[in-house]
Amino acid sequence: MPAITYELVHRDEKTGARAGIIHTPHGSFETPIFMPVGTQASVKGISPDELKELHAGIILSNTYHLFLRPGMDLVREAGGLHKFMHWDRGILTDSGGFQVFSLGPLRKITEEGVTFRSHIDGSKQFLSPEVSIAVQTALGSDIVMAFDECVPYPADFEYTKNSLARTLRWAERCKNAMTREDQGLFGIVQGGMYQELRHESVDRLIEMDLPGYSIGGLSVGEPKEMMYEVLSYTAERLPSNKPRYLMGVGTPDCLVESVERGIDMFDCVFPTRVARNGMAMTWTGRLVMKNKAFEHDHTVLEDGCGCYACRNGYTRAYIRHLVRAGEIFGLRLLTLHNLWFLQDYMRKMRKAILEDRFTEFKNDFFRNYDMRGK
Ligand code: PRF
Ligand code: ZN
Repeated sequence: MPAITYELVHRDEKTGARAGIIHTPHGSFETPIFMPVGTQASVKGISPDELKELHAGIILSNTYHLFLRPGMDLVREAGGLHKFMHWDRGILTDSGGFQVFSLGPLRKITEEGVTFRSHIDGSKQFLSPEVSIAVQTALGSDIVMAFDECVPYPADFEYTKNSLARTLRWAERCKNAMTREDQGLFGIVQGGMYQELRHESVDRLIEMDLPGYSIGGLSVGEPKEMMYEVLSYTAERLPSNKPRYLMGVGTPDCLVESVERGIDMFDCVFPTRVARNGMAMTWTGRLVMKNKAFEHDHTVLEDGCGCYACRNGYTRAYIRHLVRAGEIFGLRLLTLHNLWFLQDYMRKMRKAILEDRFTEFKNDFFRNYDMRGK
């Protein structure tokens, strides 16, 4: 049995939306799913027990950050990332490619790999498909991501074509470097905004027969309509018996549009980052907690919400006060609320898929949701 398997439970009648279950060596979880981000082996401000209260089945961590600090030897010595951070459910690790490429002029790409300067101490470092897999092997994540280049937007056809060819060679090298039975390697579809290259990327990755496929190189500054178009023709070409993961996407509107196009897995810093910027996510849109409108608002963030903050009656007025006073507890309450909101949102989407009413769900969502925030 492969380490990671996908069970298709139901496909919505009228759209590409699917409900499934993904099995990992650290338990199973239902899809579509949103994975909270724990870049440096911690979901900022939240304990593993609190993540379990949110019913999180898998979190995302990062090769680039853990490679630089504390280093793979230390995590291996601790018994792997699960033990190190005290989390016994699923872990997916991104390969480091994306983070290295975000460093801009600090890096140099060759066929062998990427040389870059650490954002921590400026030291010279090197990541390649083999190094990335060696680090992810030491971390012991359940889902390992291939080392790729996320092509910036915009990028011309020639550049994108050459980059994709190299990313595909890197994917082969990643596959050859895998040694553990209890980990599954996901390929990453690239190819910029070019249909021909996206198709080429999907076809070559399918030939590699990996346990899952992700779509990278989207949400990199292109217009949303363009992202949805690329997503449509990419996702529909992927095999229906494997999980599909859209990397780095996680605003409520993008989530529902992407699930409609057949995506199962997501990650994004959005809910945790906006929480730390004093914002609450709700079914009617974002609330900016510093706003004067909430000064005397003694209601909870969202009526009927089951999160720790709302369940226990913490009010908007109180959270506004905490945020204005710079109290960490305020940001923690908002993080717990936002992560709960997204888990709840994905659960409701799944229920709608199972009941063949995904389109109604989506229309209801957009009718109630104010895209501008308050
Ligand atoms: N590649 C990898 N990680 C990613 C991306 C990618 O293209 C993106 C793009 N949205 C986010 N995270 N390896
Ligand atoms: Zn809440």
